[in-house]
Amino acid sequence: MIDKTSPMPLYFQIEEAIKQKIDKGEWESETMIPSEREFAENYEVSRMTVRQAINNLVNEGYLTRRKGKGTFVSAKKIEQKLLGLTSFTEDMKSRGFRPASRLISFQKTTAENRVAKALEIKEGQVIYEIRRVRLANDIPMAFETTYVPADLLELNESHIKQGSLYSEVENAGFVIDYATQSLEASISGEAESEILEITKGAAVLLIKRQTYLTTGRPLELVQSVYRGDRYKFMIDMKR
Ligand code: 16G
Repeated sequence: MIDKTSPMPLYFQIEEAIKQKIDKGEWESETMIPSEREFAENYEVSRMTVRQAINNLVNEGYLTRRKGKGTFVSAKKIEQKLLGLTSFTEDMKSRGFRPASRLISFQKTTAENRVAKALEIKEGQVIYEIRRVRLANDIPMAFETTYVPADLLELNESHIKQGSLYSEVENAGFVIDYATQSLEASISGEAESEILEITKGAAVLLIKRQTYLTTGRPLELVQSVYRGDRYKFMIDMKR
């Protein structure tokens, strides 16, 4: 499979060979790939060349190194279409994953300036501050901080812990209308890394959402940190 007379560098040819095995499903997610030595023997190239190919694939996210264990095919990313205003619970269910939350904190507090502005309330007004780790099939996907004006509706801690915020809001008779959302690249800090079970400094997606009810009143201000290795957002564009 490796052509030593080709002008394509050997490491590049090895990368392509590995990518093909992954794309064809010959090597599934979480499969441990052969060692550098085995690769070098199979392809009759130096271990340096193999290392270069593997490093590139780790950097591109195809492969993941686990200390003391080996190198594995990375887990497939969850694809989320940026279309329609959906909740985490709905998103995961529609993909066949089991959604869950780990409640980090749930409290009533007063809104600081930034939050008050976004929620169109007065500074110092009472809000709910909810911090949740969102899980799919028990794997942490995102760390979410949500602010909701407390005078809007009564939220029940155990409901939020077990279920969906949007269902709570809709069950209370409100209609969720639209949201504005931004998406930025970032790297995970110490606290997030621990919560999301990723290494400090790993790539994450920072998402900020402001959601409005049909009455025009802001329902929530949300800041979410999504794992960059598990999440991918898709947009369809038409011209
Ligand atoms: C999503 C929303 C978040 C919303 C939550 C409700 C993004 C980036 N954020 O995580 O704004 O509060 O869903 O989920 O999509 P729930 O109804 O399952 O609690």
